Amino acid sequence: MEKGTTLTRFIIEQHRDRPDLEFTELLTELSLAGKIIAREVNKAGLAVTMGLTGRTNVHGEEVQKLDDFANTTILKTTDHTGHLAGMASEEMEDIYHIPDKHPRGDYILVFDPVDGSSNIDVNVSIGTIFSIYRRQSSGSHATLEDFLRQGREQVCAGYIIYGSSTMLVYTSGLGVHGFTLDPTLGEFLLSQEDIAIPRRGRYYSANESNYPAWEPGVRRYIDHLRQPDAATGRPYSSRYIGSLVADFHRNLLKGGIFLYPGDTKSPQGKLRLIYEASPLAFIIEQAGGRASTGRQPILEIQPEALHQRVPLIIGSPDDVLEAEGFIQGSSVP
Ligand code: AHM
Ligand code: MG
Repeated sequence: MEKGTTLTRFIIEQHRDRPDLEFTELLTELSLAGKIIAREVNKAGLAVTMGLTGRTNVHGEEVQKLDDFANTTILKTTDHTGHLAGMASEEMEDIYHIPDKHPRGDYILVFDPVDGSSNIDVNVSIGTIFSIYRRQSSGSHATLEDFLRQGREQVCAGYIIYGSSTMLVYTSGLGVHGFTLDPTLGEFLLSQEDIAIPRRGRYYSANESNYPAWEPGVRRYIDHLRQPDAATGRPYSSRYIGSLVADFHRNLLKGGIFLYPGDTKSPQGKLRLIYEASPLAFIIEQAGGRASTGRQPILEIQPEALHQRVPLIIGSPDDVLEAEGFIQGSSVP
């Protein structure tokens, strides 16, 4: 489709004649939530939504006011669409049931309202991650089982990145497409259709302060990347923003690998399977990339709990394959 096509038109045309993808209005409302959050983010230090709430969330992390604001904004903009039977968020301990005053539908929505929260107050890119599944239960409310689903069952996943511009990137299994918010129109306009990740990149993204606690295979892989490459004579460059969405977005467009492996203190790493790893894994596979724990594809993990964590290695397919080789012990330099 032509560059500059509005997100709404793009989705309507893509989902036409696809009764399995009948949640157009839900995506439109998510994009509205993205615009509202972007407006708040852009106010930076002026906004009352900056700073801490003084509470900690289910993960024991300090809750920022923007986390709360974004969480409520997404609930409010999507709960009335008639598409949803329930929602779950990184910031809420339990499932959110659709209020009785609204019609309920066949889908469930999961999201991380603000990913990269520690970067909110310092004007570094942050993001929102979301994912949609078709519900399986048939009662009036969604059940926990509706949410504990393998990532392969996702029907849509996406993120909104609040960076030097605001972008929405999504897939509903028909390629990965990027839209840039035109602030003068207040519309997301098509900027990248059918995004394909390069097979190999020149960047790696990992919090290297965890190096001593990583398992030997991960350490050997990072050591390998720091050596000059036979083809270029240069090592890989390190790029770590500390906002998963921002690191992921760069690697998606430029090629590269992001790693948040487990370590001796947290064998399952830090990132959440349902709200972060699975949605991005769906997107990366649609773009020709790869996502795994190092031993198992992310999309094949059966979640056992809503807030389960998972080691995440994601990016260019040849880079992730190579990392898996080191982790599984088949590549020894
Ligand atoms: P958050 O969703 O609470 O912000 O946590 C997730 C973030 C990711 O965006 C980022 O990749 C990671 O945590 C950074 O963690 P660390 O500070 O341990 O490197
Ligand atoms: Mg997050």
